[in-house]
Amino acid sequence: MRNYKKAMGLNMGGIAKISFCLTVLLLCWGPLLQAQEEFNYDESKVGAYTLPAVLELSSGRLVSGNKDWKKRRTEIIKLFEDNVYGKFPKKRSNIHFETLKIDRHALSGRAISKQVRIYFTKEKKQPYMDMILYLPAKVTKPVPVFIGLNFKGNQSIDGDSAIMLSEKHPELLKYTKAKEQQLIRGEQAERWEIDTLIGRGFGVASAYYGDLELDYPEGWKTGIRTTLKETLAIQPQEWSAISAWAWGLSRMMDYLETDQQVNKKQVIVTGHSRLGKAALWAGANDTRFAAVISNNSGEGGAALSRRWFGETINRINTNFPHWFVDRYKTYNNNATALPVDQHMLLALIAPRPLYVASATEDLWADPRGEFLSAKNAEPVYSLFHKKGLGVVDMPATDTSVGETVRYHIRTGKHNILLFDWLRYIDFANENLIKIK
Ligand code: GTR
Repeated sequence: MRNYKKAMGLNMGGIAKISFCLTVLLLCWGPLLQAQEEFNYDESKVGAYTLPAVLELSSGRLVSGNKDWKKRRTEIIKLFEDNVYGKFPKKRSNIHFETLKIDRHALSGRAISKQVRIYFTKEKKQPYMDMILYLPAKVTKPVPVFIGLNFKGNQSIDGDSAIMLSEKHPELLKYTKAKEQQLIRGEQAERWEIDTLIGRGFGVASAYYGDLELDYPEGWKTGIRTTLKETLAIQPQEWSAISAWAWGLSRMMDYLETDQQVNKKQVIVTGHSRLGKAALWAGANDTRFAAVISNNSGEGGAALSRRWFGETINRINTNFPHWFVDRYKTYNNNATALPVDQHMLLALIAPRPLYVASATEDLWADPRGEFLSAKNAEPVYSLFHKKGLGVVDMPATDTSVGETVRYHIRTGKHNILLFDWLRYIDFANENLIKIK
């Protein structure tokens, strides 16, 4: 033993020195490493960060006009595909539609509802998604439409008993008795405000995100990433759940383009939380969406990843490994290595109107990070002579700021409520309807 220690150049004093050094190292690095892994709710701990330049081409040249931006835009899309969301298939598959139900006296006669099955292959069988579309009953010309995916099946967005029950929602499938199933109608009606939207002249289209891919790590095995892999010529791991949901939003748009009662130039894609992330990615890829709304979309959505506040890349990848591509996991605790940050996703919406909304109690989504992300997308809007937020600091609670890029932070929890919808209606009216 003695010889061994000697050979290793160690004696008791040496061992003590080494363990002292190790302890010091651990004391210094331990909290730092741990700190990066944990989430942070303390503004004073956020620290400095530098965002990747949205207006600098990979060649190092600065974007000087619209033509250059087109090039940079393509580069940014590719960076998000490779590092964050995976591909957004360009192929539409053999999509076709079947109107299953039309109710001309929906919502006590105030609306018309249409339930349309969107088939993704030539056959009239799975995989498909079911969409519900409400339109104001008394319209003489095509109307603007808000579209967004829902969390719990179409029957959850309103108590309307004409809505077909979701065929896919796992919770719903547990209820076998008709009476039980009726009870869960309108479960998330407070998030949709269909009556208000209809009353203000807008249509609303929604579909269940689980029709595309169920939201759990193995969901891709039964979702469109598997069932459409031949049709779309893409392997399941080349895209992600968020990309699959976003792609579904575009397929809803395909239908809306065919509906004479819809103004296809005024379709606004919206989404809350994880579905806000999907709405942003859909809006970035599909410029048919005339405006994009991110409601409390947070990490991997509107919020800056480099800002260490609220949810982190590590946390989101750990809890939801299926939302992003595998490469995104290489940025766990290393956001600075990411070649993009989320202000670049928001910039991809330009010059179209963009609304980012937060809530005061939704610290997990990092409201300030969402605001700053919108702020840092402004230079791209300026290229198009569009006005952004027009302020440097976050606005007072419950007050919206900005023109083509708009922001508010609502009092309350992580949710989408009447307050938010009323702001979105004003935003759409000011940016899309009245101003041509
Ligand atoms: C949370 C997740 C967030 C957000 C949210 C939601 O658990 O950490 O990124 O997407 O879920 O979708 O409700």
